[in-house]
Amino acid sequence: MKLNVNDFFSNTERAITTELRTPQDNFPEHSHDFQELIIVSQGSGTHVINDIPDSLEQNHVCFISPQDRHLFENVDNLYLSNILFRKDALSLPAGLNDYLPQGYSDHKGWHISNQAMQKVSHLIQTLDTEVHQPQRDSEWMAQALFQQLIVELHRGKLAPLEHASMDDKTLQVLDWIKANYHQEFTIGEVADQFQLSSRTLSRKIKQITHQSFNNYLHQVRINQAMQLLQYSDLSVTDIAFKVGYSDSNYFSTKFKKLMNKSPSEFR
Ligand code: RM4
Ligand code: NI
Repeated sequence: MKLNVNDFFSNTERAITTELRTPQDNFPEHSHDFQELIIVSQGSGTHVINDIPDSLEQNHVCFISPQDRHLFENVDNLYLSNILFRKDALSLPAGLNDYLPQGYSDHKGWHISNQAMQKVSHLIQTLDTEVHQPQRDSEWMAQALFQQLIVELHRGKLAPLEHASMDDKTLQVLDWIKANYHQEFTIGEVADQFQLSSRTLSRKIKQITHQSFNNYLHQVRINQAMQLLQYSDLSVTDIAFKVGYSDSNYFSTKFKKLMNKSPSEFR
């Protein structure tokens, strides 16, 4: 499925428009002939970009380029804002170009702090009003707001631990898990590292991701495994080890439970 500029932009002179999803429903795989900036404000779900799944939760930000395909599944009260834009039609100060994905983006996405999210939500609301006004003035206002938005998203990246709130620390833990899933660790060890108690961390993870710490970790590992099953020639056993399981039978059981398919069937 391909979504086109004409279906979303009121006319071809507009560079930016918004589609607020409260909630975002499951949505099948598609691409667009415009760029998309996605900002999640609450809930959870799986976002599959170019066949690679990633879990979504509040304060997650990422860009989708016209080369990409993506879909949403397993959504649970997922609220997000789509900022649709045509890069070529934007008049951006040269330096700001670096804040937009260059060519093929890496899709990693990032989390912003709760404090940044408040400013961002406000900008999105104002932007949403401007982009739906017909006047030329509104186009310039929309472009100015878009510039503020991308700077805010950039500098809103999670702050160092000492200054972080409990919510922000939890998001940092989720990012840490996504980077260290191949290691062995307990919730206690992770909680210590982020100066939280195990109880608080477990409660916060549940609140933000709608999953337990263990299930979240399994999900991250299985997501990575899906990537390796599709894009590498490694054996299922090697993949199990690579994503953090010391027992490949256990890996296959978990995989089947989450995906309703064995790793080799999926491959
Ligand atoms: C859909 C979904 C898609 C987006 C369109 C505009 O609900 O969020 O990703 O491209 O809206
Ligand atoms: Ni899309």
